[in-house]
Amino acid sequence: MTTLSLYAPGTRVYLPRESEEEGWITAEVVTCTKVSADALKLVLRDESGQETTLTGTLPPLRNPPLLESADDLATLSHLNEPSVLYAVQSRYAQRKIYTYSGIVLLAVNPFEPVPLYTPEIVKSYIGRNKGELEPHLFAIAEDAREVRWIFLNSRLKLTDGCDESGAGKTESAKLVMRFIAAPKAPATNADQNSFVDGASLVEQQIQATNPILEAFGNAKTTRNDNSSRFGKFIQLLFDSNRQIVGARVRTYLLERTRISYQTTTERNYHIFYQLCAGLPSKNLESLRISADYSQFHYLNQGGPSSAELSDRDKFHATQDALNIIGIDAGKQTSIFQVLAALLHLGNINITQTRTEAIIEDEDPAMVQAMEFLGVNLTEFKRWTIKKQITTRSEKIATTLTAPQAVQVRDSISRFVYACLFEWLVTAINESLTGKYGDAAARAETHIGVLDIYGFEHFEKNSFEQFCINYANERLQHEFNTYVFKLAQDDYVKEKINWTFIDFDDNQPAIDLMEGKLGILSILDEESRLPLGTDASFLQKLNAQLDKPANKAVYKMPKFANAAFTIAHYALDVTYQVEGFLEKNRDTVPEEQLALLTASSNPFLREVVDTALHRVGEPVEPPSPNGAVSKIPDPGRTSLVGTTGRGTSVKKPTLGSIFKGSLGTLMDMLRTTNVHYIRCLKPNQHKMPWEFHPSQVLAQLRAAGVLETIRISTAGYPSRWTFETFARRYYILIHWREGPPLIKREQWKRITVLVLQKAGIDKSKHQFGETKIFLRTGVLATLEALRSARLNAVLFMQTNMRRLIA
Ligand code: AOV
Ligand code: MG
Repeated sequence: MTTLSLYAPGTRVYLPRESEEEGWITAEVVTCTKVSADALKLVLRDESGQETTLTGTLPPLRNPPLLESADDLATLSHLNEPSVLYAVQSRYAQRKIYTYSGIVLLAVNPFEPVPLYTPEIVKSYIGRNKGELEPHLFAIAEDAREVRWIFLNSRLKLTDGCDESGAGKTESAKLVMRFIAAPKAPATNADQNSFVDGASLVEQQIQATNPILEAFGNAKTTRNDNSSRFGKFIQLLFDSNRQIVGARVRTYLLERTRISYQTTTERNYHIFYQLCAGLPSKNLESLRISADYSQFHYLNQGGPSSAELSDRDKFHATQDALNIIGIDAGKQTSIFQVLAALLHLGNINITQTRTEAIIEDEDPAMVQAMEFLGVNLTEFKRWTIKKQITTRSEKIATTLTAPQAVQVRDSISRFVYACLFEWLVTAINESLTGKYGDAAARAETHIGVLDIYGFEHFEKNSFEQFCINYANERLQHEFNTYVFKLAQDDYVKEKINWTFIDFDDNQPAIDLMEGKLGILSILDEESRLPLGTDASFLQKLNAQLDKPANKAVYKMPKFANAAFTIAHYALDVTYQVEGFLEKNRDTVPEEQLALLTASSNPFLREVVDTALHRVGEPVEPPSPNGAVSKIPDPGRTSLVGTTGRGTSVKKPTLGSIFKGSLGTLMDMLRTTNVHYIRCLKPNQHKMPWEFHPSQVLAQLRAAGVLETIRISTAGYPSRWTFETFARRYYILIHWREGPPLIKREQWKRITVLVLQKAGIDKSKHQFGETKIFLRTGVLATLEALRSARLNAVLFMQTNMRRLIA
């Protein structure tokens, strides 16, 4: 078609409003004239009847009505931003929150319970191919299950977040887990953590991981009332009969500062409020806490609970879940005691004389905290207000200021809480894989679900946001590589005809963060220097990174002091350096650590030991019968940092631990085929069914949705070696003319015959050197033909048998 006829009168187009950020309005071409060899003059009439003249620029074309709200964006005949946005928006307006976008599922948060997860709906998706029914999480989950025998290496599902916090990743991950682990016992409501009768113990235990990890690892933030403050990777393990036999949980970098500090609009971890609201008064009394949590410094800095969060109900759900996992009432009491101890710890009154910190000997909060922690009060007090310095000849204790002593106190709370979280994860894994990883050893296949904190951008961004955004940057890169690079590299290798599609490579930002001379390594170097400060860290950053080569990714902000800016794939984020060093070092003074490990509270000792000994340990303790898991494991991930100041041992910093664990995770992702679910947040106010086009557009752009679609339509998403293909589909060829004249080894020849027989158009496939490349949809056709053929054969055999009988 010529451009002139593309814009014939009556053609529907999109016109940008003031700017593209504001979205588009629809318009129709009134007249179209050629003004020069390569320019058209268009007169357009928009929705409101207003006419606009465009000369030279061509507006994006609107799709025919039939396609406008297509359930797969890859089927749009005009692929442009307004069309994609319009499709997602109009589907959302019809309460359709899911849309396929090539290989990705887009999920727009409804912000209210939707009737999409009923047992009937679950049932309807079981055994169905993607594309047969409305787009749905369950279709993707089903695909991941079935895909094990369609795509040989496909076992992994990924719920990933380039999206913003509160987009729906965690809810989606839970629904996917439910569907895969217990299709007979589905959720009726996305927000429910209930257990349905009829689920097996393993299934129940898998569901029980969610309320526990959410109680201890989620908190209210400004963006999301139930924000995940850790990354989570769950592997659901299946035996050779495709029965679920267990699961394995790996967690990533729990945010720690939250224990001792929250802004006025956020909260501490849910479990503290649940405890205060849910524990019977008798038990509260014995823990010396009360339902009125405002008496605790660690809880009264933050905002109140929102109406949606019923802390008391959630507490009971947490308790039920702990029971299911096998953490009995006695252990639960011990957990609650440690939590109460932390609350008391936060209330220890630290004041200052002219120069040094002091704590009253009888400080009631300290007395209480030490009683619960089983730690010697005098020693604790000494090493909170003093620090030990080791010189060549002797050890000298010097005094600390009150703010420094508060630092020490808070570092202990954060450390103990992080240990408790680790201990819980270990306990969960013991019950889900068997003490010696027996279930893991029996497992033949797995489906992984990754739910990691979303990209974060607050008014003030610190080390936590840096780590979270770093993780998202790596995930985005994995996604890019998976969708774009690998696909295209293969085309080149296999020498098929192909025009390259550009994509936004975010490698420069990753290099900036984790490269040899990047931010993390500069941070580590500075963290190890006894005299290193946040300011000296920033100085080194600027000296090292503020260079023309980094211009696109690293900036020194004009209006912010003590900060640096990274141009992330999603957007620019400015990080305040204050606290970076302390958070990266994450130190508990050695003397305090010694007190904790020598605690007279056996549970606390167990908790601290478990967390400390996880460093560098094998993944599962060796099984007595020597069984080894076949399932790749991303390994120990969220290690707890330990020792104190000035020790000679090079203790890993939080940043380097995080970098290492992300690396292992990415290596693992690379060995599998991944399904992506992109969660989108339609508005910032968590309002049901409110759709802000500009915000969604920004997320679609950041996620590279348009490029993804372009590549899935232009490309060949399915690629099989001739052999695999021939082995699966040779039965489509009817060997009517007697035994085939081709040899078994002539896989390519068989592939040709299969495609001919199935009537697959030449435009739908290409032959590479060793592989056949198929466009979207071809596989579905072949599968349908194959099932029909198999049924026919079966039918024939049965009837033959009858005839003979
Ligand atoms: P996130 O995991 O993506 O944010 P969540 O999964 O916690 O976001 O979702 C935020 C809130 O959106 C939930 O608490 C629900 O109220 C609502 N929601 C999400 N998905 C659904 C759904 N399918 N149906 C009904 N409501 C839903 V973060 O962890 O903050 O990055 O860090
Ligand atoms: Mg989450």
